[in-house]
Amino acid sequence: AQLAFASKKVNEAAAVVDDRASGLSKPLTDMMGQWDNFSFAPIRESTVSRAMTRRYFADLDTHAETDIVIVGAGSCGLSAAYTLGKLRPDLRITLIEAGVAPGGGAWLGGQLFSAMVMRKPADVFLREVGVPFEDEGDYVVVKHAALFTSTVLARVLAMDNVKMFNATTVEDLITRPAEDGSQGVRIAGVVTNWTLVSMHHDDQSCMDPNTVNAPVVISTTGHDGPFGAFSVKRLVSMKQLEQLGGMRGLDMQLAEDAIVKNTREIVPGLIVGGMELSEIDGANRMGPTFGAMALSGVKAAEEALRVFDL
Ligand code: AHZ
Repeated sequence: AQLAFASKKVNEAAAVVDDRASGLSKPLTDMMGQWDNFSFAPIRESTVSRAMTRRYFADLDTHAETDIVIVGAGSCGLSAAYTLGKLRPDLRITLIEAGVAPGGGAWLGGQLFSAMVMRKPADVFLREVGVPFEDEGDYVVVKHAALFTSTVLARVLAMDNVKMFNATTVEDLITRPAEDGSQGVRIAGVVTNWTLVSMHHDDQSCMDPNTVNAPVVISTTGHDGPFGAFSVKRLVSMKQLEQLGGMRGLDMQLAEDAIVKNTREIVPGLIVGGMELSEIDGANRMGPTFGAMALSGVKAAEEALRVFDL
């Protein structure tokens, strides 16, 4: 009798949840209050392993030749991936992110604060992607930076033509001799390794990397830091850039316009966007305002399609 009473209570509680959560689909609410008889469908462990590894290695195979590689899945790289993936479902896009967690510096708005500020007209990108915001006149505010990042990320990951390899570091650039016969090179893809392997090059014997061929690479690895400004630092060490300008102090007014306007092809085959660009140009940083990152991603996508006539 007690059990019947308890079960009636559970069913009543489920009914309340059902009523309140009218947005939940019927099968989900049907499940509620039925946990005593609940069981998952059977599975063998090897089936789980094969379900993951088969897909991962098929993706590695498919993306070994890709149309566009984007290095870094911060706010700029994700915006570039979204724009390219949406405009050109026919192109194969490979997004490579060193961190286990993509998103770069865009999980918080600034310091440890939650809200993300974007100056207009970057609200156009938020509307496009479907991120809600408060309109404050010249600028808009997303209630949590993570809402922006998770929404763009979800849109990108759902696209059939985009594959993200996270926990994977771009360790080098693939080069070819310049077509004009000069000392220059064109970039023809990237050299990769799992990030945990990259971190152990000093204490393990040589662990050779993997490669991805692509006619276009967009680098958005952020400003200088342990992982930042990767491609432009490599361009200096391979003598394709004389030196870096070095990111300058904070000036929101100057920095945001400059980063968007100057997002461009730096050497043949390599477009640089986001804060990585400030290291080449000696541009100011903007700190906690993210409109330039979103629109630099849009410009990088446009440049990729224009420069390479894709
Ligand atoms: O993990 C890095 C981050 O997610 C990733 N990354 C860096 N080097 C990589 C490599 N291979 C693969 N070699 C790599 N991935 O690139 C992402 C960069 O994201 P970010 O948020 O640092 O850069 P962003 O240019 O998209 O946005 C910068 C936002 C600003 S502005 C600013 C300031 O003015 O102070 N600070 C930040 C964080």
